[in-house]
Amino acid sequence: MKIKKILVDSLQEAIDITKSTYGDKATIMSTKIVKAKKWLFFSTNKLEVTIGIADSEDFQKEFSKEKELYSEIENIKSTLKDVVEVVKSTKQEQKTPPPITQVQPQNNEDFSLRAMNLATKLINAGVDQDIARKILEDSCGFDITIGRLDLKYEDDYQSLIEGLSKNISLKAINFSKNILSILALVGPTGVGKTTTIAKLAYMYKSQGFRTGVITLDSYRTGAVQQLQSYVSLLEMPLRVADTPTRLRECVGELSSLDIIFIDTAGRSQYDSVRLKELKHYLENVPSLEIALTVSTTTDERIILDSARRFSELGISSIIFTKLDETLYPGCVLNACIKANLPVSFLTFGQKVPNDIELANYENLANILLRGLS
Ligand SMILES: Nc1nc2c(ncn2[C@@H]2O[C@H](COP(=O)(O)OP(=O)(O)OP(=O)(O)O)[C@@H](O)[C@H]2O)c(=O)[nH]1
Ligand SMILES: [Mg+2]
Repeated sequence: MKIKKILVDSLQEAIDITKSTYGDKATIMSTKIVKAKKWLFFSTNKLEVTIGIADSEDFQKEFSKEKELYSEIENIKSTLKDVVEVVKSTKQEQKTPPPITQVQPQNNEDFSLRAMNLATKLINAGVDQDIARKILEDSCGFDITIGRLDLKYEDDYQSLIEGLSKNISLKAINFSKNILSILALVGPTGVGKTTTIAKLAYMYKSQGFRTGVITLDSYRTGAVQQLQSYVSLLEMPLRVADTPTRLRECVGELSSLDIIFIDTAGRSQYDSVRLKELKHYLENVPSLEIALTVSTTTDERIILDSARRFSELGISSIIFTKLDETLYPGCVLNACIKANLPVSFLTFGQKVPNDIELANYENLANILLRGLS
């Protein structure tokens, strides 16, 4: 680069001279005010301007540098454009959150803390882990703000009801007035069949149904007297049938009623001879529903064995008793799901007639969450 100095009267003059003499190759590098020569007695101020003039090599170098810079800027611009496009499309996707059912949790990290607390309660109540997980999934929805499955409602109770309703079948035994219905309770010994029959007989009688009871348990000492004591209080007919033929006769005698409850002698689920005998009693009874009665204080494997063995009688629901005595009501859910049977009634104590309820999702949720009261 060559350096030139010029004396001018103003900066504008310096620019004009630089441009006209050297074109684009020159730039003004600095300026300073200097005293010019005296003319007669007067001295004048001038502007000394330093000009840098690039030789052609320098110019080429500068030019190619500038070109590189420009192409780099163009690259940055197009990258920025791509980034802006990506940001725009992500924003659009976020406007439509994924539907709740699409989310399939693979591990516990997919659930919120309060959902995990509910799972813990279910497992502590004896619900099998995989069943608890399934119920939990159905009690939850995907919360996009926390990116996890969270309970659908504010409280455990409402959310659990939702989960139960998707997994557990209820058997609403619909009795009609003026149409005879017959309900027989079968099951292992001592589970509460006779007590439950007394509770049911009272429950439906107080709703205006005409009810009666037949017992097949004629050989256990005191069995008939036990039932007699309840039935006489309720002022309803009681018959004792000691043979299949006598059972059919008794049904005929009580056929003008709305509901007949049949109490059976407790049978071990492993006593196939006695089970066959019971089957023989019940097989030709018209309009018959059979409910397996099991105690929730029994080992769950025994409950499932009972469901399997008694299934040859044609059971259509399970009654769970003694829920007041168990810390693990989760067996109700496990048994219903594994035996693929609906639950019809739940009993909570020895008191006749009070301690019985038709099973529903509300009382099931209560039992599972509150435990023993
Ligand atoms: N804690 C509690 N005890 C119950 C319940 N239901 C029945 N029991 C008691 O269980 C015992 C047996 O009841 P039963 O009704 O005689 O049982 P069962 O199935 O008829 O017995 P078997 O006829 O001998 O097979 C009695 O002491 C009842 O009071 C219940 O829901 N909770
Ligand atoms: Mg009995």
